[in-house]
Amino acid sequence: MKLILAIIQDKDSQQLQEELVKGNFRATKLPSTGGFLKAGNCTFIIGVEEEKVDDVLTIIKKNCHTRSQFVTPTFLMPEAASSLTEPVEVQVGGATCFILPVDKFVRF
Ligand code: 2BA
Repeated sequence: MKLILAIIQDKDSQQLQEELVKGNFRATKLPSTGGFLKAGNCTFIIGVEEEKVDDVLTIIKKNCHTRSQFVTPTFLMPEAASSLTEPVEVQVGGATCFILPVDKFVRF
């Protein structure tokens, strides 16, 4: 068994949740916050048999979209507030996925 940790944008979370249920995959959704933007995102915990990992990744890829977001450099570098005021564009993924081994899985 593997554990997929997928950090995705809030906007995609409902659609992803629905598609995982349709695909008969079990998942837990946690609210999370990106360290860089300090904005809300979602982390999905998905326990899945090893041979199904790629099926889950396909669903994630299909339902989670990369978007541009503008942040002000003053937010990123408060010390430069006086000289840098133009917003800068960052591309926020899609999804950032970690696939971890699971030593043991039990449900009671
Ligand atoms: P955030 O940390 O808020 O990052 C949002 C986006 O800002 C990132 O998108 C990236 O485009 C940009 N970014 C992040 N750190 C940066 C830096 N030091 N310099 C310049 N630009 C930077 P993604 O890479 O798609 O990441 C989306 C979210 O996924 C992140 O939100 C974070 O919550 C999570 N994440 C990404 N990589 C991670 C990692 N290695 N470990 C844990 N969480 C990660």
